[in-house]
Amino acid sequence: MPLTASQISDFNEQGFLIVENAITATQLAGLQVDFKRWVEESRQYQKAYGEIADGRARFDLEPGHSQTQPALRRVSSPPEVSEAFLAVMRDNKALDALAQLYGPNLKFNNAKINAKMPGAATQVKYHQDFVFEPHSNDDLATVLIFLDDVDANNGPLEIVPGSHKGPLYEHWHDGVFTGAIDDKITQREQPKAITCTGPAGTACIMHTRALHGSATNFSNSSRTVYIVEYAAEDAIPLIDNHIPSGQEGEIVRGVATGRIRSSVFDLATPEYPQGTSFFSQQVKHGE
Ligand SMILES: O=C(O)CCC(=O)C(=O)O
Repeated sequence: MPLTASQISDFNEQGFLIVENAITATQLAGLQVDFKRWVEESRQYQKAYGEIADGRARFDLEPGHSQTQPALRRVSSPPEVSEAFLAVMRDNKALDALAQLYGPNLKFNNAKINAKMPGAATQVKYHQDFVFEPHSNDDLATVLIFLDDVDANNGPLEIVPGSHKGPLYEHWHDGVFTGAIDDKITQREQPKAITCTGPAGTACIMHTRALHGSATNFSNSSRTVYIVEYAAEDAIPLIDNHIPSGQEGEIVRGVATGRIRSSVFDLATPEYPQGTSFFSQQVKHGE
């Protein structure tokens, strides 16, 4: 179903949009089966393993992960290793919605899974995605597709409405790229945030400049989200993709125009991550 005028205006004003039933029940089951298999496999490893295009590990483990209590927290570029994740990246209702918001021409930028197992300490500090992946313009969006039911207690995404229209904040502090905004700004902005919750199969489309983070999972249920980033086809990357893959730049809606569109902004070049995921960059903050 096409978006209504009010949904389009909500996205433009708030910087995010919830899409119910963004994938079919069959697609959802396919994602869940593959993710469950990866969790089972992770039991045999003590440290991050697998490899993505730049040589970093594909599968990242939470500190405290063990054979009996597996805590797989990140899978980078899952479409490279799963037909189910590849098919959903190429076709889902959130992508249709995005074609209306930014379209008609869209390309794939990168993908990952963030998982918070019950009891996992992982939290995501407040940040803006665009500073990790500046493009010639900011028609980029992060789509989070829920593999589990997400509620207020299992570490839902928190977004500050309207923040995509505000400044791009500094993510370097005392010479360290922390991948997070200053604590004082978080304290000021976090109380305004809304949480994105819903049953498995829901998706949240978030503008790349929106300020967001997420808390620890305080519940007994896991919170697994498949995060796919898309860009307008004429948004050209200014630096290397921090989650490179064989699908990078693939046209997922419309056509390749070969054009470059630019907008004006000013930001510090981010640091390319050394570790498996940006969680390790964020951990440096405050140490
Ligand atoms: O997993 C989450 O809750 C947030 C993910 C996120 O902020 C990101 O990947 O940019």
